[in-house]
Amino acid sequence: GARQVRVLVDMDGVLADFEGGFLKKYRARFPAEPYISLEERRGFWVSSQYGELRDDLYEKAISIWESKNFFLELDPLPGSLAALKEMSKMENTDVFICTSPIKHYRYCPYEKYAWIEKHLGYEFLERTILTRDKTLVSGDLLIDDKPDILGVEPNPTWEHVLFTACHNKHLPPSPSRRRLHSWDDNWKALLETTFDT
Ligand code: BVP
Repeated sequence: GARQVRVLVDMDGVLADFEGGFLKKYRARFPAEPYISLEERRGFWVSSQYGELRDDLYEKAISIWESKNFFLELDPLPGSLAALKEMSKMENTDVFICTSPIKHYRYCPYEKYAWIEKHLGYEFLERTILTRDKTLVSGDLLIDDKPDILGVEPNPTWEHVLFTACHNKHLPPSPSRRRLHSWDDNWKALLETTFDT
C-alpha cells in the first residue's frame, strides 16, 4: 500500500540560484578582478576555486555571500517554485526544505526564511529545516546539488539524488546515484520509484 514519501529539498543550487547570484554580485563588486564563468566551475566550493585562481580571491568570494541581501535576492531556479508547490500538494508526499546556513549568521538564516516566505508562502516555513548536518534529518529522498553529504550519522535514511548544477555536471555518472537534471526532468518518476524500496 501507499505510504508517505518524505522528500527533503536543498535550497542553494536547487531552489535558489546561488551560483548565478554569486557571479553577478562578485563581478559588480570586483569588476577589475578575474572570475570563473559558470561553464568553468568545478567543485562544490566556490571559495576554493576562487582561492586557486588567486589567494586573495578566496576572501573576496566569501565577502559576497556574507553581505546583506545576498541570500534574499537570489533568483529562483527555473521551475523550482512550481515543482515544490505541486509536490507539496501531492497526497502521499511530505516535502521539507533542508538547507545549511553559513556560519556568518548576521543575514543568512533570516534571509533564507524571508526568501521562502516570499516565493513559496508563509506556510512553507513550517516545512523548513536549517541544519549544518543533513545526515541527522530523516527522509526518503534528499534532492541536493552537493556531491558529498556527510555528517555524524554514517547511515542516513535518505537516498541522495544529485541535482545537476554547473559545478557537478562533469562528474562521472555513478550507477548507485540517481540524478535530477533540472526541475524539467521527471521528478514525479523519482518519487514514484521511491515507494517500498
Ligand atoms: O549556505 C550555503 C552557501 C555556503 O554553504 C551553504 C551550502 O548549503 P547547502 O546547499 O549544502 O544546504 N557555501 C559556502 C562556501 C564557502 C565557504 Br568558506 C561555498 O563555496 N559555497 C557555498 O555554497
